[in-house]
Amino acid sequence: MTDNAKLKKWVADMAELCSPDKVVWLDGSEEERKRLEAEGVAAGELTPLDQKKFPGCYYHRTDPRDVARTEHLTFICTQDQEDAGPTNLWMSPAEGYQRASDILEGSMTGRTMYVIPFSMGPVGSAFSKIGVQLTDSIYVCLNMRIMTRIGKPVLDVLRYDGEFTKCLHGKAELDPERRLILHFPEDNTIWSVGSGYGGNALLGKKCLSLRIASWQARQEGWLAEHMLILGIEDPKGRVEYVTAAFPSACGKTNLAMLIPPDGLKAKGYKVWTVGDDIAWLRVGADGRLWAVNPEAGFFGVAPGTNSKSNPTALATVHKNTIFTNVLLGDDKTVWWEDGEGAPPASGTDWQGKPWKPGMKDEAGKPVLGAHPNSRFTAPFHQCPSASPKADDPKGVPISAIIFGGRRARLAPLVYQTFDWDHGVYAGATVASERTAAQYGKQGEVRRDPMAMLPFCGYNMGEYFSHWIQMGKRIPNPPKVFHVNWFRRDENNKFLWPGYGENLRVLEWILARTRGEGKASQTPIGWVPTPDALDLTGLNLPAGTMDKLLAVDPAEWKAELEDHEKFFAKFQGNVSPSLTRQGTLLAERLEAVATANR
Ligand code: OXD
Ligand code: MN
Repeated sequence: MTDNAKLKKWVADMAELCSPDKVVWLDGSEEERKRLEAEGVAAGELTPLDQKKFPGCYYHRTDPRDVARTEHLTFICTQDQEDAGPTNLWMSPAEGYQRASDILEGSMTGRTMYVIPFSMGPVGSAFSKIGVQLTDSIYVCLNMRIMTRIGKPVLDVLRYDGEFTKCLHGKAELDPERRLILHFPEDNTIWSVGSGYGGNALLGKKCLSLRIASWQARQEGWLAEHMLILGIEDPKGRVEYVTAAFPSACGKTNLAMLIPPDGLKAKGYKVWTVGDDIAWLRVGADGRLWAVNPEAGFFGVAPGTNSKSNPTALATVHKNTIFTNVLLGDDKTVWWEDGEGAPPASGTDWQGKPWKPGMKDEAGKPVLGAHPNSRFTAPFHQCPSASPKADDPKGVPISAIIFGGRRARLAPLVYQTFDWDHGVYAGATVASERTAAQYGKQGEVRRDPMAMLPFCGYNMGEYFSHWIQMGKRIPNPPKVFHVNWFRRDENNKFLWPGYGENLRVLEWILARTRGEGKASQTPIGWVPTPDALDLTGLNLPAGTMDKLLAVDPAEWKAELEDHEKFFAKFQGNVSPSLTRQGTLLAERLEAVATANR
């Protein structure tokens, strides 16, 4: 399959460590897919769904103790602990290799080790990176086929001397006590053992495309970000692209697949999906920032996906999709909470237990059919709004970067930052708030800079500096915005309807990037005037826009103190440009307070 001596030696070394019965190289062919599916079914790893209703679809259930990313077992292994920074767990490379080897040793006996050459990004694009994943999981092989570009064409690009990320994955016993997700950025290596869950086991995704890639991006002068990429085609047929970073549970996939609301339909907007989770951004020859989605599929959260929140996703997952930890109906259909249509009369829940609609546990609480983090893995090109540019090796030019979080109060629906450094400050201080109804202690804020807290592969203080430096390298940078779809009124009701209606905000954002769009200057940035957004057909109660757009200097002063506390964690390793942005914000808030006195 390959003349790459380094690759051949590494595969042989890893096979010696894990002792599989055989080693099988994947070529990415259709014939191979069918063979793997049949093997997965025979081994009990996959259940075929009703092939009339869900052609090419399969069901998989992970161990009930293995249903989410395990951040407390995820480490950055660098020689110097300082390089991992205060927001990552650290282990020395020697200890990491030793501890993982102890678990991996002989763990593939009786199993097959599959070799998956994969490309993150279009094969051969200057943006792209090659990885090779070794795994003893057929489920992982089939997911990697969907989420990345795999097989022979990748080896052709790698040739005899190409560089690749060495990704070793072993299920071992799937024991949470013997699980480690280790990143060795200095060796361009990832070792994951003891988990079969996507975020821990599909090593091209979070591990390579964010943690390792962010490290490489700093060295090579680009950005690897936890961002969706979206194209908005306006009535004149002009398509402009934006990226957006939100912490989890803020609707990234929904925004990436947005359908224009009725009131704006007459204008003829169309939204094109380029990516829903990860963006790699480089400066183009034209001096703009260009973005590529390194992935080739969607690994989306199923619960909450319905015809209101995301009809496009529903249309994407009807064929060739792998469903993980949702409810499996006895009729071989799938269902999830807050989804579409009635549940099947009976089925098996995510824990493998018999399930019927309306079941309650001993405490009288409904028994969930699907785990809240259950997933669908679906090919990108099945998405009705898939952008024709998604495979373009040079990517798409970015007009706006949008940061956002879930804030019941404080942050207005949208604001535009004054310049790049101010935009970096808004990104670095992103936070999402827990609400009484959903997340326990109301008002509790978790800072999640650029939505990268669990994914930045190096010291986040350095990461902020890298963002500041990037601004100097982009002659024509995108404008930077902050949005908050989740502001609530005095009765704790959401003020903004969200979902497709968010296009109204995107329309204003794009107008601002062209120097249009009405706005008032506030201490935190440019905020739309209450009449600036096109609200045709929305019928919001009187005064709602004022509440959505209000900026309260007193609340922001308290927020600023919290920013300072957060930055203090980095012990002086925060760029002076960023600290200066805090000072400028304090001064602007003070000026308003003085004027109002
Ligand atoms: C994801 C995540 O799975 O952000 O995309 O956790
Ligand atoms: Mn994500």
